[in-house]
Amino acid sequence: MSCHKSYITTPIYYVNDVPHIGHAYTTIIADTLARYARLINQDTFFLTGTDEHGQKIEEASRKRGKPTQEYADEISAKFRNLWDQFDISYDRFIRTTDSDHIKGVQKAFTVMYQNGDIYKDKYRGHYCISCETFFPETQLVGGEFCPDCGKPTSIVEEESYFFRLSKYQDRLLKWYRDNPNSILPKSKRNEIIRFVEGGLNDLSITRTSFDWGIKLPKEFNEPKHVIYVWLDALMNYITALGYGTDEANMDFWPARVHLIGKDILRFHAIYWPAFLMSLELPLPKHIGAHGWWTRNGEKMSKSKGNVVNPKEVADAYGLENFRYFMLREVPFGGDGDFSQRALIDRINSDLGNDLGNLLNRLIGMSGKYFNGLVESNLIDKFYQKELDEVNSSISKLEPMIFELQLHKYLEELWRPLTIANRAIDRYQPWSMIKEGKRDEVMALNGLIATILAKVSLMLHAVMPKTTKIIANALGFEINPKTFQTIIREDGKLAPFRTQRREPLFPRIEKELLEEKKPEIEEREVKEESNNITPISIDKFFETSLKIGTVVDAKEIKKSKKLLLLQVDIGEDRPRQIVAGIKEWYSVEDILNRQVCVVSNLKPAKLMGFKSEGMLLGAKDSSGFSLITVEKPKANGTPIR
Ligand code: ME8
Repeated sequence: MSCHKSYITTPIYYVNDVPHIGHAYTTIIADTLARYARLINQDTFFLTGTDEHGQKIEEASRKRGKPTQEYADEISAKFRNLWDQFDISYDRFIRTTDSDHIKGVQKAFTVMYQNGDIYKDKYRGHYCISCETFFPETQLVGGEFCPDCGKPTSIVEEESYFFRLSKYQDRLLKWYRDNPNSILPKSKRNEIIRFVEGGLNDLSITRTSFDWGIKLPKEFNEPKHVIYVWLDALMNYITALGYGTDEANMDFWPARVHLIGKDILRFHAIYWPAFLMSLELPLPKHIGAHGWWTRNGEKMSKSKGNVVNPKEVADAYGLENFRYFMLREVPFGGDGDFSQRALIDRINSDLGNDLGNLLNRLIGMSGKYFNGLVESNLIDKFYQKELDEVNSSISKLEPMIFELQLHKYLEELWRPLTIANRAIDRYQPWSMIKEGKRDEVMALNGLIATILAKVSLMLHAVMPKTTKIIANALGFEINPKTFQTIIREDGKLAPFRTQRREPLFPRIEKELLEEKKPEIEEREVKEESNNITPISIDKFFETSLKIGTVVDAKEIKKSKKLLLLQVDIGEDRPRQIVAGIKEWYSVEDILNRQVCVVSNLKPAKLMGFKSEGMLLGAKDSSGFSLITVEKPKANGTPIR
């Protein structure tokens, strides 16, 4: 291998949400790469962690009524615990609230400033809190909504320090062009090139509108400014190695691969290399952007109650089966759909039939014919062709893993299993044994054992424990040494004896998890976040809202709550609306008031009266208030 150090990272996850299948996916890919790198004896450092600063986190903690640090501690621990339960082999779990990270970011800020890349100016622009990003007006949807997440942006004007991103446009383009594998998959690289060719604006890298962030270094004497959360967050990749503090681990830099989801590619493929250029540090070897997971074809969201909880899935189906499924199911970069059916099919077919069953067949045949003994010394004499085919498949694998072609890797890795299963069907050891061809049968068992050994070594990074069980059944241990001898040097397995054992992948007949309806807790979250669940602008305008004037009002005698109103919304006759406002508004209060009317609701009957619309209002613990207009408006004026 040309590269002896492997530094592998995941994004650091925001602590405004608990971990879900998407986070698990990124982390599992990264864990697989790190385990593979260690198995081939590379000096490996695997980093994950949490991203804890910024307005979004400050708001999330306020919503839950907790001090921000306490809230961040709590959610960060949820990520860390899950990764521990998932046996994620990280070398460091960084938190952006760690003191060495904070020092490192301040140091980077100073160096970039000294290198002439930071200046102070005024900023006015549309800011999306959810994405923690400014967008130019031309990119907004409907003049207001964020082009990435669809949520409303707000106008922010503040004094800000800027990073000279524009200065790096040409160097970035040169880097993408000179390094075809810098951004994977390659289609994503082309997207980035087109974007950068379109021109880069300088980047606002400090904020004064809130407090929850890293302060500028003292020398700047700017107590109001905190460092932009993306500058803070991206720096984690070097501060984790000690940049700006104890630099002992900096020799792991540059990263071999930054694994991320496609949602955050621009930050990683444009800002990050530009920051590194400014810091005069080498650039990462690969930035790998994977696709999006949906559930049964739908986007996952808390409000839909369809978020896949990775812990539940792993508990029900087995952690390693889940790992295999995720990596095998989708081509890297493509979107993937989680369904229990697809997972069950992978377990029963790939793992059960192809892999588990092969081990069982070996145990069965060796037990029956040779009292459990398996020897590999005669393989070349009878099955050289099969062995060559197997070795040719295995030799194709390694480049695939570091180009992140994990689904192809696993597909190719299954070819040796097919070769083994086919050889049994073709040579029919049960007939050979009757013909007295004991050597041939022993050699065939040796071939199967060798294939299983090679496959378990190459599958180890994906399914660490399962493959150790297989190796144990074949009388060897998985470690860098056996990897070297059995994979690289095509060494033979020492003779061993098989024993009967429980099947590794018991067949699963039906779905093990109930498809959940949103539960109370999820419903609460839904209510809380209703105003921030993104919908398209078109969807919003499906509701026809109009200004109207209450031209007549009566009490409905038998009802404590309802008033019967006639509301003029500019049509040829007023609409009759039954409104549940009697507790807060009398007939006199409401008469001649201008109100906001939902005018395209299906008519309903309440206490025997037809109602042809609804008034907008807001209710909290102090009571109910109608929404009215600040200045009089003509009846029928649409509300937008
Ligand atoms: O973006 N499918 O953090 P984040 C696949 N803090 N992957 C998904 C996913 C889905 N449905 N949802 C999330 C941030 N992910 C920043 C990163 S890095 C310097 C700062 C994964 O908590 C995917 O890897 O929003 C995505 O990039 C990441 O979670 C975003 O996590």
